[in-house]
Amino acid sequence: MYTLGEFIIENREKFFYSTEALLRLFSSIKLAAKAINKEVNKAGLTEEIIGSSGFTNIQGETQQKLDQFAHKAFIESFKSRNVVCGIASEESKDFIIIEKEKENLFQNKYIVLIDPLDGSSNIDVNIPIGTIFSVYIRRNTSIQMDLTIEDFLQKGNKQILAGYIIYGSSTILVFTTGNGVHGFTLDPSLGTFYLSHPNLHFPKGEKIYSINEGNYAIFPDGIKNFIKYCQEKKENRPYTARYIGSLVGDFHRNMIQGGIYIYPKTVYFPCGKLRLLYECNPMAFLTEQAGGKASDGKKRILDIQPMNLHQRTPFICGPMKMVSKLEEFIRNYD
Ligand code: AHM
Ligand code: MG
Repeated sequence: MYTLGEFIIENREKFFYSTEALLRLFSSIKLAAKAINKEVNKAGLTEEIIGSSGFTNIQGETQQKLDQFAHKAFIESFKSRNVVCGIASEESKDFIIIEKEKENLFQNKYIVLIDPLDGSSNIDVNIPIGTIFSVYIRRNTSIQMDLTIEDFLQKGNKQILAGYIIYGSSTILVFTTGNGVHGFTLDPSLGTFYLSHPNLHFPKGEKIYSINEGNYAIFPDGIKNFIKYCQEKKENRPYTARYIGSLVGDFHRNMIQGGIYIYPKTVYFPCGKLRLLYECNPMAFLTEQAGGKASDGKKRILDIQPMNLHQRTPFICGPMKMVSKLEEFIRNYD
C-alpha cells in the first residue's frame, strides 16, 4: 500500500513543480489534519470542543470552537514548513503573511486559501465535516515585494493543488494537482495516510441531487424547475435526494456515487452562499479532474476573476450531463 509520500515521489514527473515543495505542503496539511482529526474524534467528551466560541467571523457567522482550533492548526503548521508565504482563511478577515528568513525567499512562494473547517454547524451532531484547501504557485507580484491582495485574487484555473480532508467514518484526504483525483485514508493507529481511492471519477449514470430544498420558495425559477425535473418519473429519474449540509461530505458522496451539488443564489443570498476562493474553486478543480463540470449556472467557476477574498458565488458541480442540464434550465427560466 502506497503512503502519500511514496505516491508523490513515485509520480514526481507528473507534477509541474518541485517534488520537495509538494512534500512540504503535504507535510503541513497532514500535520494539521491529524491534529484536527484527533479533536473532532473527542467532540462530545469535553466541553472545550463542541459549541460556539462566542465570536463571529467576517461573514457574521458564529464561529465554533473547532473552527478556531482548525484555523490555528493550519496557520501554525504552514508557518513551520517554510513553503508558504501567505494564507487566506474563511476565519480571518485579512490574509496572513508568513514572515520568512531572507534565505527562504524563493522557497516560501506558495499561496494557500483555506476553509479550515467547513460545515462546522454539523460538529455538535456528529455529521462529517471537512477542510478545503487551494494552493497557487508564486505570486502575482514580485517575490521581493511584500504580498498584496492581488496575490490571493487569482483565477481558479491557476491552482496547482486543491483538495479536502473529510472527517467522517474515516478521515480521507482527497486532492488533485491536475493529474486526476486521488484519495488517501488515514490509518489512525499509525498516523499515516494510505492510497485508498486512486483516480476518483464521477461514475457513468447520474443518481443524486443535493440541494437545500427547504429553500425552495426562495430559489430562482430555473432551479425550481430543475428540481421538478429531478423528481419526474422518466428515463433514469426520479433521482435520489441527498443533502447533509456539509459541502465536503455531500461532494465526496456525489463524486463516488454520481450526483450534482447545487447551492444557487436565493432571495437571502443573492450572490450565493459559498465562497469562491476557498470553497468553490478547489471543489471545481477537483470536479473537472474527476470528469465533471463546475459552474455558477452560466459560466465556468475556474474562469471567474475574484474581486475580494470572501466573495460568494452560486455553485453547481457534478457530472457533466447533470450540470449542463441545469444550466439549460437556468437559461430558459431566469
Ligand atoms: P460554513 O463554511 O459556514 O460551514 O458554510 C458552508 C456550508 C457548506 O458546507 C454547506 O454545503 C452549506 O454551508 C450548507 O448551507 P445551508 O445550511 O444553507 O444549506
Ligand atoms: Mg465553509
